[in-house]
Amino acid sequence: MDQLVEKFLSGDRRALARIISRVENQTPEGRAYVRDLFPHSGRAHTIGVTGGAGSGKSTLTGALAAEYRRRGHTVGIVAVDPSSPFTQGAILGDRIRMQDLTLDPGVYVRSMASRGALGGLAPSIDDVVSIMDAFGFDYVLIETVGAGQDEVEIAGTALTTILVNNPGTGDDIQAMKAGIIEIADILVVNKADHPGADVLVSQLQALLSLAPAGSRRPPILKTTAIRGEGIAELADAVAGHRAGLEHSGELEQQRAADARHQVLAIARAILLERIRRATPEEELDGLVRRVAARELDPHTAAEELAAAAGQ
Ligand SMILES: Nc1nc2c(ncn2[C@@H]2O[C@H](COP(=O)(O)OP(=O)(O)OP(=O)(O)O)[C@@H](O)[C@H]2O)c(=O)[nH]1
Ligand SMILES: [Mg+2]
Repeated sequence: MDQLVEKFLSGDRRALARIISRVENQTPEGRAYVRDLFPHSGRAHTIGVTGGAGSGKSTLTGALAAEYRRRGHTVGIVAVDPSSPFTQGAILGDRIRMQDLTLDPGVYVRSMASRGALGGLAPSIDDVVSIMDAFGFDYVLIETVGAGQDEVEIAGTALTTILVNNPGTGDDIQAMKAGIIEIADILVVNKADHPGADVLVSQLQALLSLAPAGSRRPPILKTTAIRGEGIAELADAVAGHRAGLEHSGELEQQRAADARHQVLAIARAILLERIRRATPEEELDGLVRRVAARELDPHTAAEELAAAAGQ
């Protein structure tokens, strides 16, 4: 066995960090690590924390991690594209508590860029989550800034997706109407210390009541993440979500759907990469110019690209 893998499996965090770097860079070596370690994954409860910029995702993620530590669990955190990076201590808005977390051997925090070398979001984040899972963390928390598509993709990676909203912004209700609410397993109204939290809860309830009969109604929770308020209830709601999936038999279905999503995302990235490699940049430019000039339709152009790559 590779020495690094051996160290990884014995719980060496430096081996974890080195393997994640290779996986993140999507090198053939990185893929080999995913292949070897994947059979060790599948035990962690993966939780996506998504929502608008500045809504308190990092603070909430940190507070939730601290709650899991109090309950005796270990936690891996993947922060995707954080504009207020965990590495600079913004995880809790409160540097002292952040230090507690980073010094804690039961917590591992990793920041990463959302776009991998192949230009796709999913493959590399899914892989990093699998690696953390294989390392043996009980929970893997994934923070992503919500911009529509990324939220949908994270919902395919995480077993439980938490959507973070804030009172008084008005953006949230719009986002809900745009369908993002459908990916949420739990709705959180964070910054509940600000005015308007109860109004937002009512608005969200009203919105949920419009959903067709029989559809899922995600619970709505109020949190004040900077003070750790509502966090224990959130951890309970997360556990409740998983228990619900287990009781209804949906857990297996969701795992199958997530695996399907993951395989197709990687296949798409591989095909796109092959096409890009088979097409000289000037040729692509030429095709694109003809489409822009309305001399060629985009379908025919794309077919030409795919044919040139032998697909
Ligand atoms: N008043 C109040 N402020 C909060 C609360 N939670 C977070 N904040 C503050 O909101 C700001 C943004 O918090 P972050 O946790 O960095 O938010 P984020 O969603 O991770 O931000 P990005 O990753 O930059 O999108 C910080 O100044 C936090 O201290 C809360 O419950 N109440
Ligand atoms: Mg953040």
